[in-house]
Amino acid sequence: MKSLLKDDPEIAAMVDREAQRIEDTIDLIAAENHPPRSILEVLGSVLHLKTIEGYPGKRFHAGCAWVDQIEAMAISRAKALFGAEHANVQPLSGTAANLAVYFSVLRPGDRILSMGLAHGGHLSHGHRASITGKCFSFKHYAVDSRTERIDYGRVRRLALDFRPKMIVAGASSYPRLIEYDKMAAIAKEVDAVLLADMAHLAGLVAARVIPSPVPHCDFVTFTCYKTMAGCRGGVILARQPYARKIDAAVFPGCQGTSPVDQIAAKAVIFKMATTNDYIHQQQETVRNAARLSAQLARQGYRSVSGGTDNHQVLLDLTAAGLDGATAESALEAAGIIANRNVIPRDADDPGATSGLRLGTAAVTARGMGEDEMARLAALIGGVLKHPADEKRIWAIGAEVKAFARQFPVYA
Ligand code: DSN
Repeated sequence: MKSLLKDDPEIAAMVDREAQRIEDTIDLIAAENHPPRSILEVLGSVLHLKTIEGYPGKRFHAGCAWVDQIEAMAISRAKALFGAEHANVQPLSGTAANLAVYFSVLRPGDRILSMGLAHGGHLSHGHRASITGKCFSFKHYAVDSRTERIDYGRVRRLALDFRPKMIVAGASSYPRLIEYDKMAAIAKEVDAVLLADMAHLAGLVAARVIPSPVPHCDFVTFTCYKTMAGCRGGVILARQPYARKIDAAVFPGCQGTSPVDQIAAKAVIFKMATTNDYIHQQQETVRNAARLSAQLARQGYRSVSGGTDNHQVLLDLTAAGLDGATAESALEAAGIIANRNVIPRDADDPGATSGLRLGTAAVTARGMGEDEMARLAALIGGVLKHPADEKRIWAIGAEVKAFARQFPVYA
């Protein structure tokens, strides 16, 4: 970064500090990962400069010879990787992808049935604070209060009563598999289209570690920076009859030009996702989540739903007498980075955040396995048992730093 150092030493120093933070801490944010260096290289390339309104071969600006090829490759690789009939690789984010899907086939005010935020859903699934909730009429389904899993009978009854035009199957904090075939049957019965938001799961689906929603859904959205281990930005997969509507809803419907460096990074990770190394990493990510959940259970920390089938562990901290925010900041002070999260029991208590969401994609990317999950659980337990004990947290922090440095990310 010689030029940046010369032009803006303050920002250059912050970039260096962030790089060091990544090496010295342990990232358990379920929505983050440590992508391959090639992703960072393409994101820092001249591709960032090109303005590309429109689609390959149908642009509104000249000079698109190479970037048209890049976008066409990203599209064909996405379709091949996920077995999809159509792909749009331009959405700027997962929320942008979901918004474009809603607007592709619905009119403002139309009814959508989706999972509630506290039960695992996402803001872009119609939360009142999101533009999605302001534009469409959402009803939310919950998880069963005993199993903390989706109750498909209840979803069906809600659908029959609410008569949505679209059903959303997808979550940002749900550690169990979603039975897309059951959601598709419900959608068919009420004549609704089905969207699966697999933002968190895309890498696991690409590696065929968990079942794919693609055969069952009219639309599938995802982001590329979580388990996918690529870059920022979203993707929409769709059945062919919706191809034109989806493309029009993304551009010009919801956004203008799209960053070509990101589109290229998406293409790179779609290629890498077919390699044995990538597939192994995704398998190990799921194993590590199960190991972490089991080790934390031995220390008295309950996972919502009793365990996990994917990369997430959602801890219920109520029995420990802790709230998610206290846990998050105590862990951060010790160099363990995770995020507080609402859990099903918070649904009736506005403002409560009783959970802590952990994800194993990033630690797996840096080579951690079974032994390290046991050690991590012990470190997490050590912090959570004494969140206000600064001396103890400082000592655990020193141990975390040394532990993290044994597994370099980019250093
Ligand atoms: N979707 C948000 C999350 O799950 O944390 C951000 O990616």
